[in-house]
Amino acid sequence: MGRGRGRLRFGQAVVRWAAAAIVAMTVVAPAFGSSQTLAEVKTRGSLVCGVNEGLPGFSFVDERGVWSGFDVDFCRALAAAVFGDASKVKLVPLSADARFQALRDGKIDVLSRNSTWTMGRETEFGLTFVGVTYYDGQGFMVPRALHVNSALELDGAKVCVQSGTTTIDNLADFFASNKMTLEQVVSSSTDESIKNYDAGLCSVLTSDLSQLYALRLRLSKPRDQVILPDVISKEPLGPVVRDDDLQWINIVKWVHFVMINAEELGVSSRTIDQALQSPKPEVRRLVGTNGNFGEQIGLTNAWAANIVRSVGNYGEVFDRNVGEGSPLELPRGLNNLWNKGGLQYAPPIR
Ligand SMILES: N[C@@H](CCC(=O)N[C@@H](CS)C(=O)NCC(=O)O)C(=O)O
Repeated sequence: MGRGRGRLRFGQAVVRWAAAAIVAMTVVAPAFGSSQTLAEVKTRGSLVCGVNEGLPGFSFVDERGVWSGFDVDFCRALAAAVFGDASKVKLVPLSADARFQALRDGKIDVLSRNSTWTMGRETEFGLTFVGVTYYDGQGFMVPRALHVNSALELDGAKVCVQSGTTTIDNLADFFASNKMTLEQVVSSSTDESIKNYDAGLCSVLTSDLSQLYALRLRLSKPRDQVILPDVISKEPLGPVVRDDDLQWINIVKWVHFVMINAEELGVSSRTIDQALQSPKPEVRRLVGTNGNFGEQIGLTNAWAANIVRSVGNYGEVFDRNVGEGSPLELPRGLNNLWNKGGLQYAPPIR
């Protein structure tokens, strides 16, 4: 009887253990299948990506309504990873002031809009920057005719700057710490900043350096402007997501890492078919002919090959939008790969 009860108890214990194990498995297993954002994106059939309203090279729409740019291509790469189709993306132009609230409110799935990674933006807004797609810094543009050589000669200047940016805070810090005064001419959009500068309402325009090169192209006399050599801040720019969806954070993060690793391994949109035949272990893990990395993150194993085939590796995206192959002609500089003197470095896929 006692033994019988004991067996029964043991049996019950086994049943309970099995039930607990199933519960635990259902809690643990969907770590790679439970992303609310991924599920919503898939159901909707397109990714909703927040971008800049108009910054040549980064995010720009032409007369035919076709968007292009470095930040836009990141949205397309993410769509290629999720759907195998880079065109399944809806781009939402956002001002500097509106961008983080739009992400918090769930109006966009990801923000890819020349946004600087700062501590406050993560801690105050409940957001996460997944990496640095572009290492930038803040600079100044002035009319050539003023013969200014350094930002330290700008005491008393009228400076055009945009609200809702790190730019406006750095500007105040720089002038205060160099005991200089300034008059701010604040706008809430690029169009307004350009108009103000073109109309002579200010004699200095300040923003991230990459943006100064982009904005210069939109001025009436680009050749009459000089960009000063001073770099007054660190502006690590990258994609941003809400901090409550780890799987989605990982997907967006690894899309960036795939693009860097592809460049490092010499896998490009032109060589992707050869890469699919490659015997090299690192290339095989990247393109999905070895391992299960795509499925483990909740996508397909062709996710990375799809990114590279349709959008390209990091170097291709940089060159055609903002680098040597573009009107901006920005040098790779800090954005070169780590083994070529730059800071772009991605953890391995293994
Ligand atoms: N990287 C800085 C500045 C970003 C920024 O929004 N810069 C302005 C100045 S060029 C801009 O892109 N404006 C375009 C717009 O609001 O559409 C930040 O994250 O705060």
